[in-house]
Amino acid sequence: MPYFTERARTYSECMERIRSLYGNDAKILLEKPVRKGGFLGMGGREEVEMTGVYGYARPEKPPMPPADLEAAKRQVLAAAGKIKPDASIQAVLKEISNLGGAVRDLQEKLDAKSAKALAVPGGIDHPALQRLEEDLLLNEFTPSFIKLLLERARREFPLNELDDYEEVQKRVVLWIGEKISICREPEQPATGRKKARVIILVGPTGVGKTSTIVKLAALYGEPDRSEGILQKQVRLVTLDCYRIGAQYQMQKFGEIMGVPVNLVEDYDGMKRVLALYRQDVDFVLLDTIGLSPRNYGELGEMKAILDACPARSEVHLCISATSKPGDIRETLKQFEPFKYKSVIITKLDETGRIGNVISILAEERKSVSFLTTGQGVPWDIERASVVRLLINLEGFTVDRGALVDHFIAKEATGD
Ligand SMILES: Nc1nc2c(ncn2[C@@H]2O[C@H](COP(=O)(O)OP(=O)(O)OP(=O)(O)O)[C@@H](O)[C@H]2O)c(=O)[nH]1
Ligand SMILES: [Mg+2]
Repeated sequence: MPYFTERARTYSECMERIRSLYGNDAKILLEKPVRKGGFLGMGGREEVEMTGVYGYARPEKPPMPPADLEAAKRQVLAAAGKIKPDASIQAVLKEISNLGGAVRDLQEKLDAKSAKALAVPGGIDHPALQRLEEDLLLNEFTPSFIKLLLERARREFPLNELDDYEEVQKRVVLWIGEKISICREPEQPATGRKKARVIILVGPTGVGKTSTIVKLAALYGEPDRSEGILQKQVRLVTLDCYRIGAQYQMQKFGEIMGVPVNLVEDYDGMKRVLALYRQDVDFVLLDTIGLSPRNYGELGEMKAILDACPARSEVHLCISATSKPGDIRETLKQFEPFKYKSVIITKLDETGRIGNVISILAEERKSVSFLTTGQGVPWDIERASVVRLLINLEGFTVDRGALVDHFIAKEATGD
């Protein structure tokens, strides 16, 4: 894309010159005051210098305003209609400022989301950055996460590099990957008597806790290839004792995999089961009751039972990839008392747009341990990996080889 740099004595002279030379579509990317003439910084006169691009085609479709913006617009127009024909602009503005609720709320939303979060200093962005923003929005990254990426892009890409969008987006995908934190398996003592690893899954209703705990039983149990028998000693424990269907579901899975299942109802029951499994067991995998993050009472009761588990227990919070950003934030916060060490992203197969999960986990500094990718029990589970999360970003051309080179070493060392 061709660039220009022009100078004139005033802002309007400079704009006029640019319009006459490069047309009305010319975009100003940078403007700064410069001093012309003089000697050793003295004398001379101030001029304005503008750098920009021309021959840039406007995006074909302006983004559709959200439905509530339309409603607000109608309200504004209705208010304006009530004003006498000779009313001054100030009177119209006063009337609008009295509109109250809807418009103010909308303004706040716009400020918080797109307008304020994505605003460009100077008001105009390079076409490559506009496209980048569109691609990030398509993947449902949060406005604050997009803002950080765009700011970094403005800082780090010189103008000439912005012309190569392919390269720009490849670098940005790496930046996104750097924000993803992967939770490593804890080091196990090489010698001495090994204690059973206690792994607990918590999370909201229906996210896939029970399916995932069974998938983990197979993964950690290391099934023997020829006979399908688990080589490690695994035990399943469930707190979901009240729903008949839930007990049946767990017992069926246990039967199929040859893993004993225990039902636990209270703190003492949990202590007894753990004492029983203190020796000769490699893994105790604990499924919990699905609770709404707003059900404070039951969350507290469940926490009281889980307090019987040893401090070294590894708690994972299950979050569905299809959840809305607000729900993800609330879940991360409300399950905080369970001291989860990482997050399992479930139902990754149900959506390609996981920008919201990536953004929020990065913002809240939470790491990811596993990904579940379907209803197939026990196969549809993978250890979390940055490459796996980046590979399906929509609208981005992802170079898998480069991602593997960049992130595999990092993942192997757990940096
Ligand atoms: N598509 C898809 N479906 C999944 C996945 N994991 C679980 N499910 C489905 O989600 C539904 C709920 O799964 P469960 O494992 O019972 O979820 P839960 O969190 O234990 O549910 P509650 O105990 O009721 O809170 C079932 O239909 C599962 O087959 C996944 O990775 N992808
Ligand atoms: Mg369940």
